[in-house]
Amino acid sequence: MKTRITELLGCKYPIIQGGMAWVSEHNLASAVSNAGGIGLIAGGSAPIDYLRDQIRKCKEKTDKPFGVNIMLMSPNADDLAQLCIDEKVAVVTTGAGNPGKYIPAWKEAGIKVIPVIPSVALAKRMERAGADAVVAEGTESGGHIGENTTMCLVPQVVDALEIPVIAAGGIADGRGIAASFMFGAEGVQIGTRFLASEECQIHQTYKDLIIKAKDTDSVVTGRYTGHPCRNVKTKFSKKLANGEKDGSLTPEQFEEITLGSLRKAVQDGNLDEGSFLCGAIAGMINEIKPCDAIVKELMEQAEKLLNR
Ligand code: TUI
Repeated sequence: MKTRITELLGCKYPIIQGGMAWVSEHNLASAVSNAGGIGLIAGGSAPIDYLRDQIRKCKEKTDKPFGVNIMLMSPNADDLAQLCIDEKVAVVTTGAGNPGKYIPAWKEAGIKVIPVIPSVALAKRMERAGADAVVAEGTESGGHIGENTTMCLVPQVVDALEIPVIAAGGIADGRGIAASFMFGAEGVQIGTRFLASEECQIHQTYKDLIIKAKDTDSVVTGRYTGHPCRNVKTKFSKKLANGEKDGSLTPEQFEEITLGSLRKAVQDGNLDEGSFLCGAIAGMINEIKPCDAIVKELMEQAEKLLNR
């Protein structure tokens, strides 16, 4: 399936693996790139030496293009942005902010730049700033989210831009890919489906939560802090949601409790203090498979539907 995204990124399939903080490391990213998609390593708020090491290990595991996701709220975003240039990374995606100030230097270095955006206004700003494509991310996504849904956001972003659009949020099978293409997207970004992959290095408890999740098992917490986040419903996320609702947790206390909670989920499987980020589509995911099988299955389903 050729689109402007496969042409731009030099990959077989128009599937990008989401840049998930603490989750998207070189084993997962190289597996997705080797499967014909684009794997991403997430910078999160990791130290620069960690990210450099991850990029170099990924290069050893794949000769296919892969990318780096930069979380712009990270205090060392400037250093991570420069590292992508120094390491000649093929693709950079960004989240949780406006990457405008980095775009000229990335373009100069030949890097393909794909900001993740939650609104048409930001998408237009990114096109004007020189982005090669955007990921239009609906509120169904896991982690830090905007307000608009994938179904409403993607066609509006497609109408507003000349550059290609990648749909994200709530996509975990071929139907989601086919629907995204109907909206005019030319690629998809998929996160939660890859949490339940063999190559994903997260704690088994995290994978079990995804596999067991039902349609109603994701919850958005932290709207009142200005950083709403979608996670699996657990004792901890319910406590956060209740504290937010009944006022027993101030936004400052909320921020304090959740500091470091992503790492506690991913590395320790800590159900009492960890934030297990997931998309609203987790309920559809029932099986752990290798990335290669996931990508093939997704594309086979999508192509069948689109050829109908
Ligand atoms: O970034 C994400 N998802 C994330 S980042 C993350 S780590 C984190 N930890 C603590 C607090 C916040 C995040 C977990 N999940 N998705 C892409 C995304 N970008 N969603 C929303 C946005 C966004 C929001 C505002 C993009 C641009 C933006 O611009 C505001 C501005 O500066 O104009």
